[in-house]
Amino acid sequence: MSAPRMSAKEALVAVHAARGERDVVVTTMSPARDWMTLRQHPLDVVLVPSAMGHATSIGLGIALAQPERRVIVCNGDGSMLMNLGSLVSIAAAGAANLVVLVFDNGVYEVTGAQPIPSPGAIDFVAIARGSGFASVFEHSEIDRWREDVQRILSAPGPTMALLHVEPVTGIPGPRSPGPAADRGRRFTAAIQQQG
Ligand SMILES: Cc1ncc(C[n+]2csc(CCOP(=O)(O)OP(=O)(O)O)c2C)c(N)n1
Repeated sequence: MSAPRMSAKEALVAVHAARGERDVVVTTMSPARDWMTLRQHPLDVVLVPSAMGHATSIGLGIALAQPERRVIVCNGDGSMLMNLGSLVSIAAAGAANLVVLVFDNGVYEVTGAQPIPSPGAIDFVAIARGSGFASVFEHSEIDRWREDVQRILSAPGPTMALLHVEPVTGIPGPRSPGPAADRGRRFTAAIQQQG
């Protein structure tokens, strides 16, 4: 019997509801696609298009530059595999304000659902613990995730939560929400405006 998985969109909606006004949320891949269907926030960083794997590194950079803010990264499992070393960098930097959510759907969803290497066999929880993350969680049931998300986002960081989610097929990948330079300028202005 395969392991239970929750709806990725519903899991993301719970993150959207729990996010604080001062939080930065970095999204990529299918989480970025679904995030863009929800109410937008000036401190959203939508990494589309993107070099695969860099959401955690960009999240780390923002977390170190803005230590008084929480930074939440919504990453794909394939992208996480492509930059596992960033987990060591995050822990080594002591980025206590960084939360990494890994949306484990077992596939490269946005390019057509090709399986990631060794789907189901990679222990992201052990990898995060072994990298030195302060708090590590694993969820596969939407009701429990909804109940726990606020507590998990507020846990001593750096924090990783592995979310087992259903892959979705047959819908297009995320589309760029506009020129990256313009979005970068708007993001910087929003940070400065909040102070
Ligand atoms: C270095 C690199 N290799 C391959 C790609 C092509 N590519 C773009 S998205 C993607 C799949 C992303 O999968 P995952 O991170 O698991 O997110 P999901 O689509 O499942 O949400 C691939 C293979 C890329 N953009 N960059």
